[in-house]
Amino acid sequence: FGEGEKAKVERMFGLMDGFLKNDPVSLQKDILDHVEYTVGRSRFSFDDFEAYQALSHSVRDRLIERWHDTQQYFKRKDPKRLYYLSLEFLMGRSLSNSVINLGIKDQCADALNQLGFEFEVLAEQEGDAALGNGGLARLAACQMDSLATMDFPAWGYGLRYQYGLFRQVILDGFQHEQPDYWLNFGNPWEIEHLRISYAVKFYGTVEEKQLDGHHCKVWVPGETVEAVAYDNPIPGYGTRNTTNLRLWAAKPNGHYDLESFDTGDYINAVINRQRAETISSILYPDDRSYQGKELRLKQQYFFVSASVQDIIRRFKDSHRNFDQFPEKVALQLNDTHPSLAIPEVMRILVDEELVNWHNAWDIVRKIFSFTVHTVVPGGLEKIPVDLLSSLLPRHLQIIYDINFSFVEELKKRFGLDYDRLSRMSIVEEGAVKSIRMANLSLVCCHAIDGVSRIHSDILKTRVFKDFFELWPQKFQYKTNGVSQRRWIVVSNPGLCALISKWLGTDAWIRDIDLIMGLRDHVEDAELQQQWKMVRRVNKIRLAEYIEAMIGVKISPDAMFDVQIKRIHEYKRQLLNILGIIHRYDCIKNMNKSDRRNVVPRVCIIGGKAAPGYEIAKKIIKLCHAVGETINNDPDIGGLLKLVFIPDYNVSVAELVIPGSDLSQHISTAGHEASGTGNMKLLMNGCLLLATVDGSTIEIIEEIGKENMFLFGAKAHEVATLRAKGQARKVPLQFSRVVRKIRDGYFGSEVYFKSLCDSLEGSGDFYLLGNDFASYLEAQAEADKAFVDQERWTKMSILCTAGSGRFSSDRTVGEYAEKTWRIEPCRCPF
Ligand code: GPW
Repeated sequence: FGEGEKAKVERMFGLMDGFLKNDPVSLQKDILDHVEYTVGRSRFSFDDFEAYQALSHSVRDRLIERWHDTQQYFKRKDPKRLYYLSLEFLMGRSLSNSVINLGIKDQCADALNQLGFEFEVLAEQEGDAALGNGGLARLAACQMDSLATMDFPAWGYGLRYQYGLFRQVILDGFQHEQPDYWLNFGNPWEIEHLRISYAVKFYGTVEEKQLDGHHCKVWVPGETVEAVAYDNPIPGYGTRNTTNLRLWAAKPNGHYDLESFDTGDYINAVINRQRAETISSILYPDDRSYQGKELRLKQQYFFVSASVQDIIRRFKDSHRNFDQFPEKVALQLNDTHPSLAIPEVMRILVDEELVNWHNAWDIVRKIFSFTVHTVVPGGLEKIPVDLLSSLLPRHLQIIYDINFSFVEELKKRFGLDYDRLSRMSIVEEGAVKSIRMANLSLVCCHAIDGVSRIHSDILKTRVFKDFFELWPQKFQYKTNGVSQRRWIVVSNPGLCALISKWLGTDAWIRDIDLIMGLRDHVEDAELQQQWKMVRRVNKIRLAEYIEAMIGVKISPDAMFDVQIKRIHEYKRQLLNILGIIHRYDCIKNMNKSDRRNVVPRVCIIGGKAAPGYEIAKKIIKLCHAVGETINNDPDIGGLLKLVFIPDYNVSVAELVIPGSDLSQHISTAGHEASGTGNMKLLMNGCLLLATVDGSTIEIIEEIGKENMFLFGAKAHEVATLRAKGQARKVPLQFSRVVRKIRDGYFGSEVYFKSLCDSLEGSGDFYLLGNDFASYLEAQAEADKAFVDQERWTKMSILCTAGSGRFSSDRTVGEYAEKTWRIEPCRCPF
């Protein structure tokens, strides 16, 4: 800035003590104004939902102020920025999170009380923003929260789906999917920017042209769609910084092709254009399986192209050429879903900005990094070449060119090792020629991160072994983390207050390492007592919810044993259910006096199955069938219950997690890349019953195996066990339990046959039979520990105390330092 310019900016900021005030009286006035002028209701008569809307708009106004200040400050300072590209973000609700991060929750509650409303009741009015499937998407949300709180100059980019993840409705024990039209009631948390939009091209041909003496490739598209920006402010906690999650919606492009209207079919021409909107209409509900669908590919390119155009435009606002691009921009790819950003940056730089190929390639290799979230090679995306060549002809050329140089480099390094070359090539030859998106990312990114230590080891030694040999320095890992703001402060206020009280400070909310201090008080009977009380209140709240939702009465004295996550064979919800059947059997066979020693349990399972995933759907039905039998058996009474919580999502998680005693993370070892649910439960003082897999391995290091219940085959044993096939020893109890299902004890014997088949004979790929005995032992250990409530409470405190390493603040800090090389940029106002 020149001197005059500087004076102007300062004058502007000087005028800014017109900021909205946060005292209850000012808030009340704002809320009433929004009731009247935004919601359009009388300020003398409005209901809970209208009050929620008005309150949200008042909070939104405050977010916008901070958002502007932050963006203006970033612009002035021009720090290196991080752009986090993800096809999925599971933000959940925003109201509580916003008022807490803004530090105005109490004032809001006061303001509402005087108007005759209750904050907690209004917060329940909000629906979830469920623009994602599971762990990968919620991870993105937690990382956005950490980025903002830690003052990093970072933006998220994604898609504004009109329909988020389907609503799960259970009828007669079967899952049914219903559309989640979450925008039906408006969304006060986004700011629509109709004038921030970019044209995104599809189809067509590539032509060669001379332009300003340059030989150029010009892509002549067959279809153009407009991407419109919707900004979702992300407030940091304990800072004025408020960053942005920019989501793109598809709209028909404003440039009219007269010919299509000249044919006289005006109505159809308009209708056809309107179809553009389908690109951002729906989230694909199958996590980790890419089926070569054209719409999915369109979605990926649509959001990536708009984001890259936006990033380049912002850079050009304050830079004359691209020399400094790598010092100012880092792009993070959340799995390979956004990896078309790589050829898109190449295309824009080379074809539109006329940067020569070598310089453009140099830039690309410095700015991109990506995170892998799976270990299963089958989970890696491949795009059929036919599809790509029709949809994005220019990108296919670019990918071929990148691959050509890469293969040349490989030949120089390894000679004509054709096996290796064909394994590593970005292009897969075969029945269906396709592009391997992971290989493209591996070649073009400077860093490839796994999501836990064991995951990274598996990537290096198995999945990407060849690439590790070529570029060992590219391979890193950053163990996942979750935000303590969302998962303790927002969702467990009782525990939050207790932690602050005993630590003598609430600084742990920004500086999670302090939470370790709880260890100093673990022997204190007073803390133990208060800890138990807080947890009990949470259990009562959960019990009330369960009774209201599914009509099953449960006692807060029982152990609440939960497994909440997407339904997948490798996550082994089936192992849990088989264990419950076994427990039921045991109780039935006991005499009265033995029954007195049984620890009462409430088993809670929740999660969605991908609509086309037959086995997962059968597991849901089995859970209901078994629950039906057990819950209605008067002989069992309160000793055992099995409930399935329908429509598991972020806000249901916020209710279940604080009220859980024991949580199961029981994937077949070597299959869960990380897992993040375990971290959320750990933070909330819930004990874990787990296999030695994913991030659990690192949790063991923090809290000690004496504070957990571990079981099952280790990752390095799995291959050998599988190879043994039918020679594997399977305990008698296992066969007995499977037989019960086969014999129709829970009904639907024909329907469950394939489930049983998957567990017996040469099946049982996920080794349920093998792990069953040690699973039951771990469960018995948990029972034993629960009987001694003092011991249990101490373990619970130690779980929370040892959870610090699993904050997304730590994860994001590592990425910032090692991968993105960005620095905090804190807005001073
Ligand atoms: F297949 N994860 C997910 F790797 O939730 F892409 N959806 C997905 O599509 C994939 C992974 C993908 C999960 C992992 O299963 C989980 O282990 C991990 O904690 C989480 O991503 C975040 O890294």
